[in-house]
Amino acid sequence: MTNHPPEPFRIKMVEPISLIDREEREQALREAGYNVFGLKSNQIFIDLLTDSGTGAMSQEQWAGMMKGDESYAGARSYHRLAAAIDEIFGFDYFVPTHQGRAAENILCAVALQKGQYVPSNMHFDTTEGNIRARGGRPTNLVIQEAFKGADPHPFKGNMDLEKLQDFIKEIGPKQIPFGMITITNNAGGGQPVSMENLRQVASIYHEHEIPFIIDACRFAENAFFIKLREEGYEDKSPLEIAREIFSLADGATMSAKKDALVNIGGFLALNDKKLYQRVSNELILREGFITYGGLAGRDLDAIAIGLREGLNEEYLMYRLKQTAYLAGELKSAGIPILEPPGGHAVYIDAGKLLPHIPQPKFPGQALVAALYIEGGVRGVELGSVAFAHPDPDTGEMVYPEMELVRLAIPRRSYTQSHLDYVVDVFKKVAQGKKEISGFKITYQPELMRHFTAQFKPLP
Ligand code: PLI
Repeated sequence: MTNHPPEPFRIKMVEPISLIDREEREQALREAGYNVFGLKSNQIFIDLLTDSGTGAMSQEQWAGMMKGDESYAGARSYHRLAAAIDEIFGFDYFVPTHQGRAAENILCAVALQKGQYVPSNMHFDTTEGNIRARGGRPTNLVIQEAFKGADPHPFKGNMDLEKLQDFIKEIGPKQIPFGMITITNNAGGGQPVSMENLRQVASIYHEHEIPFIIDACRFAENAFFIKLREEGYEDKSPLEIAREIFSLADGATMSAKKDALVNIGGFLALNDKKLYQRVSNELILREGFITYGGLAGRDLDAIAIGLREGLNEEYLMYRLKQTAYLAGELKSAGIPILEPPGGHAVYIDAGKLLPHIPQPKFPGQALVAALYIEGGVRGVELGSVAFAHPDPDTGEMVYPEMELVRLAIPRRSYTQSHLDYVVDVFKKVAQGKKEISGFKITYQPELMRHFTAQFKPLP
């Protein structure tokens, strides 16, 4: 295998993209309130906002959609999905949901009470939002290496086991309705969790009778990192590794928009029958009947096929190497990135790149705006805009440890020359970085403000 394996597919259908001129980009960003979520997609050249639901489906997935069974109950599509989930995840029960956050919402609705805590390595923003929306307290207990951008630790998504033990002792297991871990750790750089750490986390939760739920969005990428980096797994297939991961847990929330290679969908899988029954009732109220959960039958077929394709080794090698290629080129250009690169995205340390902009003036947001203006590239801020929040006890603002900007790579969508273009844009932004200034928020909602907040550039 070469260092940069060529794309293991050829292009059968194209979607034109083009770069509007600089003045138009400036106007578009101004009209979007300096929030790139407000841009129209035709105002963007290379869209690295997210890898969620933005990938290209395969010919098998499109063909599978034609077989979609749209029966309200008991559709064949549901049973095909059930077979794939059983093969990979092995939980006793599952319900489809329209995407990952719907699975989180339903889990929190039935299992979480006000004032309770949910530990994880790091919760993603939707998980955090769903826990807070029910009056719960999401708690991040990732290892300290996760916050050291240049530390080469191979599993920076690992949970700090000592912190987890101490936390459970301090809070008491009765106040923890379930414990989580996110694989890979998206909020902390798309970093993997080792099998050894997963085993220990499971054992700690279970010792205290706390159900263990895995946020499984990028489980296939995590499984492949384990194969590449953890002793004893080099000869195992990603499927075998995935099965071992999920055998440790009591359930999983899944956004199929990531490692199931589809544009929409998700599920919540569980072993506890009583919990599943309550989940089913909530699902019927909010999402749809238990055999379709807010999706069309054809969507279920696409997920069933995508789940298996997402575990293909050739695909996973290309996927991780493509991300590593972008990371390597940015690093060579002197851009401070999180190392080693994660699975689905490259994370830039905007706090380090723009040290003249303090956290309350949002250096990550400033970098995202500069990338768009310079070259029509859309990234996303995962720093203080996304994660700073008032402490529920003191009301004081709590800032995240890092001001990150994420360039997420849609699956099977962009070629290496697109990535080379992104690197060129970055080089130009870095050359003029002293001229970049911070932002002030002029509007924000109470929860998950980064999606709709409006900004004003500071002088
Ligand atoms: O976007 P959803 O509702 O299908 O999935 C929510 C979700 C849950 N957990 C994790 C780790 C995620 O990364 C996640 C969604 N991520 C998005 C949208 C992203 O841009 O990374």
